[in-house]
Amino acid sequence: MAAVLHLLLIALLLSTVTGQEVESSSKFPLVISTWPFLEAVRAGWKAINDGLSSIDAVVEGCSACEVLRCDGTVGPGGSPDENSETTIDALIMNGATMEVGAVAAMRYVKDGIKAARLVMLHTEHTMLAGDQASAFAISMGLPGPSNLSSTESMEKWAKWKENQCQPNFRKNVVPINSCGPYHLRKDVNLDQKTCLVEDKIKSSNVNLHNHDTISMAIFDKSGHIAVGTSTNGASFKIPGRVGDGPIAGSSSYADDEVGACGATGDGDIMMRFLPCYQVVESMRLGMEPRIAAKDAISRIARKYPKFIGAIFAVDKNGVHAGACYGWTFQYSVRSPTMDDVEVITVYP
Ligand code: SD4
Repeated sequence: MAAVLHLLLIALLLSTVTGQEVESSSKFPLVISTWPFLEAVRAGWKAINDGLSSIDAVVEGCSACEVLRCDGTVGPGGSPDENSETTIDALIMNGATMEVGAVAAMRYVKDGIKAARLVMLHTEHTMLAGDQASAFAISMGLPGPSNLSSTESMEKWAKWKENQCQPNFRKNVVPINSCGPYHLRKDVNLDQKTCLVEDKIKSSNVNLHNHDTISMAIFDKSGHIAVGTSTNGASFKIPGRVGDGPIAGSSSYADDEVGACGATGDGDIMMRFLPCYQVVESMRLGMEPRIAAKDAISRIARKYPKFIGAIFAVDKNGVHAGACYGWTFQYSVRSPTMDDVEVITVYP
């Protein structure tokens, strides 16, 4: 009797183990990206199946979007600033080690995500910014200095100039209806409350056509996660502006123990809330991805009812969900049970 029980126990254990293996091999690898950036997801999927690490697969995926200039807002050639220049924000994060590399307002170098990986792998820092980020990236072998403007970005900027530099990101300055130089408005009480009220009632300067970012999460076959973000930010931003793209916990975040998150939207507002950090920490405390994503977005919307933004959340078991506010959001997924990338639509 004891021997039979022993055999049964072994059989049970074996089936559990086998069951887990089958389950895990069917859910991973997994690639998730903001928006219908199909080619980026396919590139990430190919890389992870070719045996690259999740970090390198994220670089392959985001680089594909940079080369394709996805929606004009990733890579070079988009989002001209007030001076017509395109600059790049990017971040990469290793969910196994919590290492992060980022570049902010990088000029003259097209390869945002590769520059972010160089910061992570070849410095003790987390983020480099501006001209010095460009100099570092070039010194470490990336092509440059390159002109990041395109015909489209220059035309867009010319039209904006013709339209008296409207809309723009200035506030509490004069002139309000034309181009600068800008000066402080003397009659305005610049205390914190005044600023906040003005922020809340002002419609977002960003919309579906001038504000898309790739944020991507990739799980390798063993469930190790990397995330990355790459964007050229917001059109007509004030030179020097850094968005949420290079901010860990804002544009993306990952912890192998919990899961991952990627964000897109009005980075000037979103970075004040670290929504992806919020999502991962909420999931750590037991919230399912759908609720965690909704909760992170609602925290922002309660304070900034005019903001637009979206996130995807994915837990360590590969269960994913999205949430959005102010626009309809789509995110893309590729898993072993799919024949190709699937696009999921999320309504506000
Ligand atoms: C930014 N969050 O720089 C980025 C842009 C973006 O969807 O996400 N667009 O504000």
